[in-house]
Amino acid sequence: MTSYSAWPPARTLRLAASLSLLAQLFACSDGSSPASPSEPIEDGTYFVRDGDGRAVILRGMNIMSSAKGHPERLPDLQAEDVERYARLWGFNVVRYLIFWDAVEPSPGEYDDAYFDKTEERLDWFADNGVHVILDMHQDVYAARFCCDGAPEWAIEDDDLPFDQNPVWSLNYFAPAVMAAFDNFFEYPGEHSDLQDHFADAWAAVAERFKDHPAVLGYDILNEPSPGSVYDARDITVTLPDGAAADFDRTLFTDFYRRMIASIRAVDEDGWIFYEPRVAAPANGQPSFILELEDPREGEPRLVYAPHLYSVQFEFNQAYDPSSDVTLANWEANRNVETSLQNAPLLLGEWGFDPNWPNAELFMRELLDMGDRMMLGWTYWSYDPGGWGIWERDEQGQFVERENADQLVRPYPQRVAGVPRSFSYNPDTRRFSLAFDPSPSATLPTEVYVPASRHYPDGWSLRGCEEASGCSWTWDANLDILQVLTPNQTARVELTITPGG
Ligand code: 9MR
Repeated sequence: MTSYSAWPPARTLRLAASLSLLAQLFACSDGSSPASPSEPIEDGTYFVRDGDGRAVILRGMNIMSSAKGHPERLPDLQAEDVERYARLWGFNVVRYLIFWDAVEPSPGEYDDAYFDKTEERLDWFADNGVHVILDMHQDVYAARFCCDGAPEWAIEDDDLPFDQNPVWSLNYFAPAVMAAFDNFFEYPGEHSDLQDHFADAWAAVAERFKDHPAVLGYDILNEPSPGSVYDARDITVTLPDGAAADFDRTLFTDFYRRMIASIRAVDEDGWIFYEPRVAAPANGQPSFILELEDPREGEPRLVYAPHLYSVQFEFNQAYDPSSDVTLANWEANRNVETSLQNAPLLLGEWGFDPNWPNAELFMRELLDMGDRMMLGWTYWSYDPGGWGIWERDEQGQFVERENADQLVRPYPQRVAGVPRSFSYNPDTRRFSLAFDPSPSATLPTEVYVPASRHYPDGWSLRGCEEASGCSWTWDANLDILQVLTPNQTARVELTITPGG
């Protein structure tokens, strides 16, 4: 274990200077909306793109579970945590948890104090060049039912019984919780006001934060449950003509269309992230959400943001690669769904206890898959201990855990063109990236290379030859390799290997 208890904030200024670029990256110099299409490539892969048209690969964590039980719904986080997050781990995005019960404690009244405190934290991310996805989090509908999410006044449970199950996620099957979701999703219905309020709450959040330099976009609703049609059997096999599939195609798709319209009415430019229903798709099963369209002018900015949790792995607390098909199913189904949706993919949550047998193998296979699919991800979660990559020592100081070395690895943060593939082999420490450069790109391709962590004896770069017009610079403070490929049309194939 490595101790970083005395992590110096000395680089804050440099970071802030080089990464105050962040604000500009998603805006044009004239302040108009950037021409940043999530432009397709022939094989149907889409990317979030920045204001210079570069493909952005988002990697980071969820911050944080501790906010759920906090009286003000705030994460146990300080400015120096955010600096370390960006610097020590090279993360460029955070999925930041917000809660409907904090946003709208009474019907139609939004809590400015909560918005102010949220903004203070968003500033820390902006100062460190970290993009923020605001995630309207819920678990089991609301705090009343064990967890977090909706305000008390927005619970319509038809007075059905609720007996708390000690396994939090099994509370989704309680009659009262099922009714609460049914009443939320039924639209038009007796309780249509719930969704209307939720749509207005999103509009209020977007209105307040759309111009914040850190805010990349909005994750509409965490792990939505299909209510009374939530069937545990779907977790292993979801039938395309079953009740969950029907929910996806009707009430759920309509819900997303309504929320997208509400956000777009106030923010034309933020990226909107949407998730499949809870559990089954995260376990690799299909989702049946119909194609969603972005009403904004120009290229769509919708991102499909499913989670990945192997129920088998969690249930057995051990990964059995010979029988656990979660990863293979997940990859196959997500490929089908993203080509239907024509949307980039972000794996919004994944995580597990590093002490479970074969956890390291599962993580390796998942990370390889993530690179193969060229997707962004946000690990669950930034909280200390448990599934996290750090903990507190007896003095309460930050101590990194061993799994950090696996999670933190080279990846292309921005690609000035169309990424074709990238991969990293933790055994040989060979990283490779292939892309077709964009002739109009003015800013460099940027690769995060955790030099001291993975290349203590230095590294060398191949594939960037002066003769072909390629040049590169290394920012040792940020661990960022910048590669410029002006006027280059041939495919660029970069490799990084250990040794100077
Ligand atoms: O890891 C979280 C656990 O400690 C909480 O008890 C639980 C209920 O609040 O939530 C867990 O986090 C979940 C997240 O909120 C939603 N996706 C799955 C996460 C891991 O189970």
